[in-house]
Amino acid sequence: MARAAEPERRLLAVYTGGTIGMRSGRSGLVPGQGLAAVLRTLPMFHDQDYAGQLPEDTLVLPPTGSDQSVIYTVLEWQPLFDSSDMTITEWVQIAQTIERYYEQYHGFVVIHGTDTMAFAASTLSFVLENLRKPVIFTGAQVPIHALWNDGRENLLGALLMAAQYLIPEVCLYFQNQLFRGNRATKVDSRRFAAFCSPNLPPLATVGADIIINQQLVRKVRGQDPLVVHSGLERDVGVLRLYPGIPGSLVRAFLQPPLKGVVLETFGSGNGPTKPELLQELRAAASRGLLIVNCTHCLQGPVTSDYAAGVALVGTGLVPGSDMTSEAALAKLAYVLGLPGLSLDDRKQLLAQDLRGEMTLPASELEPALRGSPLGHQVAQFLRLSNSQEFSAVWDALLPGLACAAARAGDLEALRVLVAAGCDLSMKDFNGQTPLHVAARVGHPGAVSMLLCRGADVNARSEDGLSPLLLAVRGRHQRVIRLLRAAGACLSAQELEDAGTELCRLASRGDGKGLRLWWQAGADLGLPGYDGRPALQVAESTGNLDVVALLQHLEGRAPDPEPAL
Ligand code: ASN
Repeated sequence: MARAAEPERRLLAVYTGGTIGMRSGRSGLVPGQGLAAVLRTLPMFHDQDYAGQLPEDTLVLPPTGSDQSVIYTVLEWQPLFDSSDMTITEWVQIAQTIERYYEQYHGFVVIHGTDTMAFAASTLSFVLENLRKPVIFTGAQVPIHALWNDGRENLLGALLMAAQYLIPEVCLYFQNQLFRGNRATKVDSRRFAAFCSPNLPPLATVGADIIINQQLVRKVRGQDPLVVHSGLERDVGVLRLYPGIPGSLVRAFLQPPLKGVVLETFGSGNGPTKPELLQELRAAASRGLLIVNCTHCLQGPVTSDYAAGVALVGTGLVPGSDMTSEAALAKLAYVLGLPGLSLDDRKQLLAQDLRGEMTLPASELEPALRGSPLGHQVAQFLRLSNSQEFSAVWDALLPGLACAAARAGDLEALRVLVAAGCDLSMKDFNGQTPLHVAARVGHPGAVSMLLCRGADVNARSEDGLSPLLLAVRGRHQRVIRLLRAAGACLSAQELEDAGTELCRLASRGDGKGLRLWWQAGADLGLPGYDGRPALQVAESTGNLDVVALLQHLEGRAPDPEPAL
């Protein structure tokens, strides 16, 4: 999770209700309006001196100590909700609001009641595909205007996390911990530490220092734009097994219009094996009802260790690994809402890790990795037991592996790495992208393949060098042509230093070297360190061939290259 660099960070805080802004009504706490006005009176939420001409609903946090100003707009819902009344409909509305304002803000905080916050965060994690900005849910156990409350810390923490870090995920921030939204669950109705993430450590923990669990934060892959999946299936439900549950009750629950159900089973995915119950499950599954097997237990996955679990799986259940019921329900609504898929397609999607919501055993890693012998060897060698560990190691290794493949000109290895999700803009420990390496060594095949797969032709290495300059220095004419055809240019800095290099080549009579610079787009009339251009140097050393070449090339451009 990188830190945000911009001097001004703009956030949208969507206030949907919840205890954080509640007031006492006739029959108990009810959502309270005017949260922005309350925050304006609290110095920790608003710096009046800085505020200037900002509108009523827009506030500025006091200086954060990082020279970054955090400006946030509170968008208050009408009506506000106790989250016990919220459904998929309201959560899709939150997603659509984020979509509407996506380009205007650096991040989003969703102020929400705690009772259904884990359902909401799970739902948004599936609805928002290709998310590149933070979406952080928060709320409170005690209203923010009470003297002793948790709302202030929670909201301030969520705003700071969303402003200062590049977190491309839907998260839930509570009591100094940032959880992945679809891993969190509410575990306490009174204590301030109301949430936990039983099967995934927090993404960040906030104390005197902010400790980021870097390898757990999801990585942005590719350039695809945000997609909001609004068409969720509403007819989904949760059924908790209990000892002695009658088959007739299960039958009644599984009737149409229900299309998907999360079955909360005992222990590692077990249930009663009485034939009547198994028959009801089998009948529902064969009607096309999707049933996901999740455990009652707070921690650990469903497995197939027991005959009592295998009997359930035999009825057509999809194993839910270590998903929370909230995440499983949201995933069902999402997968059933996707148009044009067969029942088997949907079952396959349910069993896959789509948004970091489940831990897959190492034997069920992403298909591209599973298929790659290299992936298997790495997992075995390092004794990686689950997909989280594997992803962390894989992400650390990929840039180095891609650069090694580029150096060797190994197109097949490059193809496998790209298919496995390798980000071609990542640099190896030498600070170079795979394209730099292929250009430096001079592998036209690797260069054109990397360019075709979207590698940035003008990427800069840690030393500020372009692949084109490395190709010129390596004297790789064919690579220079390919890079130029893809739009490569020498940077101003590289051209500034080029004059002296041109004079050196002229004094040595190196016509071929001069021609390479010309092909790379350099002006051969650039002066060297003493102000003389290469032509004067060639004349003074009496190198007539070079003089003739420079006169011939002067003012001419190389033939345009055919585009890749
Ligand atoms: N009932 C409240 C809600 O979910 C509980 C809370 O926010 N602490 O809106």
